Amino acid sequence: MTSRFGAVASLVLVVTMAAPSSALARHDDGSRGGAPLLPNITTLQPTGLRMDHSNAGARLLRFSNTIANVGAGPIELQPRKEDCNGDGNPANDRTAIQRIYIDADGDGVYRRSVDRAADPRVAGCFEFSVAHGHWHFHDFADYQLVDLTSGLVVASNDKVGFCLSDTLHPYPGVPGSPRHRYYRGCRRNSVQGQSVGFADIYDWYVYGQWIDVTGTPNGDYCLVTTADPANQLLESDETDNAYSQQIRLTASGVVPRADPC
Ligand SMILES: [Ca+2]
Ligand SMILES: [Ca+2]
Ligand SMILES: [Ca+2]
Ligand SMILES: [Ca+2]
Repeated sequence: MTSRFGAVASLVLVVTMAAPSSALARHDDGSRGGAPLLPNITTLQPTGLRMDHSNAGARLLRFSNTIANVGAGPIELQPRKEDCNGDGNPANDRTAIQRIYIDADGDGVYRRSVDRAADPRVAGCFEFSVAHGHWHFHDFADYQLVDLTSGLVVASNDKVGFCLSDTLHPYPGVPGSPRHRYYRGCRRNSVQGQSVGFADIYDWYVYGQWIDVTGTPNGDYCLVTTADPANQLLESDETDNAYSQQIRLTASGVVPRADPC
């Protein structure tokens, strides 16, 4: 005879045994299971530091910024046609869908021909950049100048947009890094991204590659360059996205310093 408590115990057992299969969500190809191959975004040391002056008289600290993917899977962003920023105009933006690839063969390494299923998630917005003449993923980086003594941000350039693409290949030894560039489009309907081991550089001469330091006193500061500052993108390590570089602003320009911030 089954007691009341025995029946409850059986029910719990059934629920417990049923949980694993029902907990496996379907991927975009209908398959289930497999571990996610997450990207890992990191910022490399800024280069090409220099001081510039705009026609309007602003003092601009310029530099080249490089963002790399050292994770197990690519950063991949797919545009979806809709009014992402809610301004009523569906033509000036796209929703950016991050695709997290699944390790179908369980080897921990991403191979495009094998690991085809993905989990899509809404990550942010693409917007057309009039200054650059192409489409950007909004808010992919920010640049801050920090006072060494107080730790306060004295000047910044927030919400810097990027067209994510395979520009440089600084880490070809990362497992799964392809030999050739894959992501290279910056059009309205381009799938943007960074392959494993690849990086994207925005050079110092590109419009917007600066911090406006008009009125900032000369002296020593920490230049902090951060990728994915609003954490729009899912990745394997959220703690290594910033690079800190001590610099000195002088009457004649800017000098990188060897001392840590
Ligand atoms: Ca990271
Ligand atoms: Ca819009
Ligand atoms: Ca694999
Ligand atoms: Ca992130």
